[in-house]
Amino acid sequence: FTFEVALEVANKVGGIYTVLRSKAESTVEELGEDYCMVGICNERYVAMEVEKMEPVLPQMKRTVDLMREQNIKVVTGRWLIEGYPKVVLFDLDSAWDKYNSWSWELFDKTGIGIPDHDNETKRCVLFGFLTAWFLGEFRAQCGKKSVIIGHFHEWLGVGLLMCRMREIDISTIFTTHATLLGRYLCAANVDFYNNLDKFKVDIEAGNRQIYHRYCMERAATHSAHVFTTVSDITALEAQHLLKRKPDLILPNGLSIKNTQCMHEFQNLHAIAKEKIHNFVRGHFYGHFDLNLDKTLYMFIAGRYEYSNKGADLYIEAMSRLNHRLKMINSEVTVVAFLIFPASTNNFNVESLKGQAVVKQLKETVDVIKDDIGHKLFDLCLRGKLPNEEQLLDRDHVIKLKRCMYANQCSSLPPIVTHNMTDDANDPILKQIRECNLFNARSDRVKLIFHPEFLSQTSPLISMDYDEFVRGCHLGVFPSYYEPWGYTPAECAIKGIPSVTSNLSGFGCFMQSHLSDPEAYGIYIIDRRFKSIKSSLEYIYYLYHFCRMTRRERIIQRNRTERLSEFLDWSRLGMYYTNARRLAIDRTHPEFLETTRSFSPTGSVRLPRPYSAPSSPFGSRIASPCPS
Ligand code: G6P
Ligand code: 1S3
Repeated sequence: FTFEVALEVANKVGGIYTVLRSKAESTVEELGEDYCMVGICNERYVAMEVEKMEPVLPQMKRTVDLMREQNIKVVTGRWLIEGYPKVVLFDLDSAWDKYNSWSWELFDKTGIGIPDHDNETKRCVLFGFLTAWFLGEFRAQCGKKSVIIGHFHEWLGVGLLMCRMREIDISTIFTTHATLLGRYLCAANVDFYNNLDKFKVDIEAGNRQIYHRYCMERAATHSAHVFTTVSDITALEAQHLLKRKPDLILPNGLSIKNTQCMHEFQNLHAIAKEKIHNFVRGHFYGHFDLNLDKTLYMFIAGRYEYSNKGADLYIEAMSRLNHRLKMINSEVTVVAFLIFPASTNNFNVESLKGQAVVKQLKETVDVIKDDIGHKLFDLCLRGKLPNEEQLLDRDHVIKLKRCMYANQCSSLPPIVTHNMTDDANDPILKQIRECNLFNARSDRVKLIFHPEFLSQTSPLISMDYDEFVRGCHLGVFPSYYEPWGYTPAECAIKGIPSVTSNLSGFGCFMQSHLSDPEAYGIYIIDRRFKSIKSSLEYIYYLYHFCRMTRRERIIQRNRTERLSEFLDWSRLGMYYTNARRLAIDRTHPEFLETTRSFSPTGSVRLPRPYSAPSSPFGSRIASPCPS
């Protein structure tokens, strides 16, 4: 039996949710009814995403009943996603009366005490003890004939720790998706990667008042039979900060089945781009000086961690790109989006007004167009070729003028689409002010900060994130702290090229598996061995991207899309299989002979793509000359 344990089972918080959700189908295909996910019961998602049903497996039924007898609320059923996996979810609120005795047991067995004010960690303790209780009971119900694997994903790993402390016969795997201390240190802007071996970890954790959390994470790391993480770069971090080198790397995949549309993806790009055009027409009302046929859409998106996600490098690069494009009088305009959820007081009036005014103009033109069409038809039927005045009457002209006057706007098009709660201190807005990028007519790079995740129901950009990505030309993610980073992978499977960094797990993975990542539309910035100033040379990629022809972009999208299969769980799932096998090997090697056949992961390296070069990168010159 395999139990995959995480706070994010049917509970959307961040990246781990994407891992579990997208991987479920391939894991169920492999393990069938022997696979079950364990998480917490968040009513908001459970009501919509979980089909409640009683367990069929007698051992599971008895285990759950025993817990329920002690007033623990346990939801069992199936998660309504691809693969339809079994889930067991605990309602943490039903277990508070046990908190004191459990936190005492934790302290007694591990020496780790939980401060009274830290509610988040207290909830982790509840979840950990409930999981250990469940697995211990299930083990007892199963007898000695089966092997049970507990695969724990990050948050502090209390369940794993308690399984080991109580000596429950479970083969344990611990996967960290980031280290707690690493995240704190990077957010504090320290020179992280050059000092990895020098941090005094206990002192650093203590200074940040996370020592108890750090101890739990480190204890789980060392107690696991198999310790894994998502990328080489996080493996290095774990080795220094958690003091254990991961046994295996488990790269994150995606489920491409639902996203892949074979040859259709180029058409979908054109359709989605048209929707972005519509938004842009409204946003730049009164200042519409862009040739949409020569406009490129670039974007950065993610959780709002200003420097960790590389928003600082993005804005600076856009400012430099603007300068270069102006210098060569380029006809190309870049509209650079920033999509990070921040605290706002709703949309700003200017943004809404722009959309309304342009919509009105479009509707008026459509009515006049129909009118003219009918007149033209009637006149031609009567054998008369109409002149201009016969078609466009006074009434039409007045209506058009009214719309055009409403379309005048003295202020520059807004940078931010919403009213920010703290406009003056917002780091993105502060940097944009410093760079003097205000969407002036002369600017060739225009910035739009959308401080909210995208949604199809928005009155501004009425698209969901996936569709928006399809309509863009380039994703730009120059992250500084990114254990994996799904954003460039999500671009790749849609055929959209992207810029990433060698400090992101995805970037490292691509570097080691593609002999020429750029040829596949994956541009990797060196942020590990270069200063911020030198990293900014990546502006080179952006500049050349602006000089590619449409044909070159189309060819490049075809190549990028070929990476899809490479990123699918049907391929990457075998790294998880490998981890399970290693856990059994270390605990119950006698079971291995009887387990199903196993395919080794091996190391695949994709050669250069064989089609014609998509861009001038192949014959790159040292410093780009104006076209
Ligand atoms: C896709 C469509 C083409 C369209 C092109 C635009 O390939 O199939 O019909 O011309 O996208 O590409 P662009 O890079 O200019 O958005
Ligand atoms: C983490 O989520 P995050 O955005 O906090 O886990 C993700 C899944 O492994 C990973 O993609 C991301 O880089 C990590 O940072």
